[in-house]
Amino acid sequence: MITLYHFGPFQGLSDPSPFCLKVDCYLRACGLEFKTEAGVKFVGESPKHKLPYIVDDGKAIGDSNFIIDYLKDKHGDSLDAGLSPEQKAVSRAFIKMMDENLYWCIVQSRWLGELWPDIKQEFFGNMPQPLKTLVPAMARRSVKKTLFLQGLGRHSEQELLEIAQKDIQALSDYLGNKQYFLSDKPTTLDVTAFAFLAEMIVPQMNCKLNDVARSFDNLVKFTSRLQKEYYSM
Ligand SMILES: N[C@@H](CCC(=O)N[C@@H](CS)C(=O)NCC(=O)O)C(=O)O
Repeated sequence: MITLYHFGPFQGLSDPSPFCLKVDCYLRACGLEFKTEAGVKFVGESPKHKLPYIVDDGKAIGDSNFIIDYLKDKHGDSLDAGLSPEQKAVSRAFIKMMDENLYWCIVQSRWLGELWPDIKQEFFGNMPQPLKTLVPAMARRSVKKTLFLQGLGRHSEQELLEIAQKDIQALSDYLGNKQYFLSDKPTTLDVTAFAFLAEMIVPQMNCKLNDVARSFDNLVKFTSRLQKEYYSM
C-alpha cells in the first residue's frame, strides 16, 4: 500500500502545499489505493527534507514529479500514456511554470504579503506561547531568505502579482472552453493545474493573487469540476 506523507488538511483542501495536493489528486485520478500520514514532523524524515514524499513497498520517494514518474513506472501511466510528444512538451512546460514560478508567487502572498495574518493563525494559532510568537517569526524569516535567494523575492509585490497574472492568463487561454487541458480526460497537467489553482481559489482567504485566479471563469469551473470529481465523498 502506498503511503503519502503530507502536511494535512487546509481550508477545504487536503493540503496547503500545491505539491502535496498534486500527488494526492494524481493518486486519486489514477485510482491507486493509498493511505496518508499528515504532519509537519515528516519534513525531517523525507528523502528531500520537503513534503510530499511517498513510501511504497518500503521505498521512500520524495518530490512530486519524481513520485509521479515512479508511480508511472511501477503502476502504469494511466493518465499520460495517450499523449503525443507535442502534448507532453506542453504539459512539461506548463507544469514547470507552476512548480517553479507560480508557486513562489503563492508563497509570497501567503508568507510575506496580504495573507500572512490568516496563514499565521492557520498554521501556528494553536501553539502555546512563547512558541506561538517565536516559531512563525522564524519560519517567516526563513521563507523570506529562501524567496530572495530563489530570485523572485527581489521583485515588488506588484511585480510578483503581474508575473502570476501572466501565468494564470496562460493557463486560462490554453484551457479555453475545453474540459481538460490536453485531452478529453484528465492528465498530469490537469491534476497539477488543479492543485495550484485550488490553492488560490478554494480557501476562504482573500488577497489580490486569489482575486486574480478567481477572476477567470473557466479556471474556477475547471477547479470545481476536478474537486467534485476527486474529493466529493
Ligand atoms: N520540488 C518539490 C517541492 C516541494 C516543496 O517545496 N515542499 C514545501 C511545501 S510547499 C516544503 O516541504 N517545505 C518545507 C521546508 O522547506 O522546510 C516537489 O515537487 O515536491
